[in-house]
Amino acid sequence: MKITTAEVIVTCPGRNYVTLKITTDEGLTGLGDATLNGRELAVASYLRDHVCPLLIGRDPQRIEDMWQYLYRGAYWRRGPVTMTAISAVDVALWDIKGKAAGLPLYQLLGGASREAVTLYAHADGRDVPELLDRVAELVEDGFQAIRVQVAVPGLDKTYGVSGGPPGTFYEPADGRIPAEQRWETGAYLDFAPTMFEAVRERYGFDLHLLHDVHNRLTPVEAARLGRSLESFRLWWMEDPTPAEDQAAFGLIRQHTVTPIAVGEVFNSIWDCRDLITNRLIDYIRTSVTHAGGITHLRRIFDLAHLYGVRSGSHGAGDLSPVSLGAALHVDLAIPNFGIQEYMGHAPGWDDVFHASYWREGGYMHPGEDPGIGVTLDEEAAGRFPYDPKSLPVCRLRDGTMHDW
Ligand code: CS2
Ligand code: MG
Repeated sequence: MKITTAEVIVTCPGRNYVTLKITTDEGLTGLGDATLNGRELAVASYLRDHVCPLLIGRDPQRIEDMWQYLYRGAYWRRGPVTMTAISAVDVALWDIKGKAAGLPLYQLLGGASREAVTLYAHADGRDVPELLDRVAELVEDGFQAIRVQVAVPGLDKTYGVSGGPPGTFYEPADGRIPAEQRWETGAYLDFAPTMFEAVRERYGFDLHLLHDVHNRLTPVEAARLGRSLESFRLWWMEDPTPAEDQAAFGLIRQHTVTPIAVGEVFNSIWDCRDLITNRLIDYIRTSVTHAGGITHLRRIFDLAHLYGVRSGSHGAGDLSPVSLGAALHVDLAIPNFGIQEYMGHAPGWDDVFHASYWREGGYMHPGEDPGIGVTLDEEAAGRFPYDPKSLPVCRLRDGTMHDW
């Protein structure tokens, strides 16, 4: 079998997505998500200009060799753009392999290790009452794990809060030029326990609560937050501090038993090795789209398994339906699955993408279609041109650049 074409499809049905489509001489096609929020065209160019020409004529069955070829052969290895491009090729080849075998991808990954994939949904509010209303809607919809985020009084914008009525889809990349948001750590640290107290008072401890700090704290502030939230028994506190400073998590660990999840910005096993092998985190959030595809993600999860760390893959709306489909197959098969983020996608996604995955309450299943089970309507994709958007930036009140 040989690759005959490799095309990059950039489309914007509700938001921007970049998709790689690989076609073989036997008529099989495979899709891979190559979306990097706010940097979509960088990956599209890396693929179109530097990778796709190398794929033509190669055997799509040689997935591992292709991964090594693109990783080692780049010389300039690792990084979000390179690894998102490699991820897209890898996922597309696994999609082809599933289709060639006539099997849903999870069957090629060892078969199902569980009946379905447990999800966590997002709830946010402009104030605590609104947050509680949104949590109620999600509980009614069958979710048992919910990420909670609420506007911090006195801050004009807070990460994870749409600013609209409960249920408004949260899309942070909202302008060509990055929106400038202000942050005040003290106000956040003082208010966060209030939010959890209200949710626990209303829902007790049957509901798993997650929270995304989104890189905003110093290590000792993160330690303080984790300790202040211990009585609320979170499922996890995510990205408490910028993840590249892996050693900082040792300090956090010394002060709190609130579980920690990190990794959505990681793009290789090297980024997470020390966190995992020193048991500094409880969940690794690497995604199939940004961490080297299925081939590399399985290595990360296998390493994590050795140290009692579970998966908690990133699944925000800026990872495409192709990404979600591939993630569900991996989630279904691995032994140390923890939980899968499920935000859904901006209204309009299904004008272009069609998926065999299905959701029942707080669970999802990738479906039984051969391969990943997600298709892309290229004619429809052409009707939604790329719409340049940037993620916000964050500054402290005095204007100092901070982490968004
Ligand atoms: C967030 C992401 O879902 C999450 O955990 O951290 O939504 C993140 O803000 C976006 O993916 C950035 O594009
Ligand atoms: Mg996050």
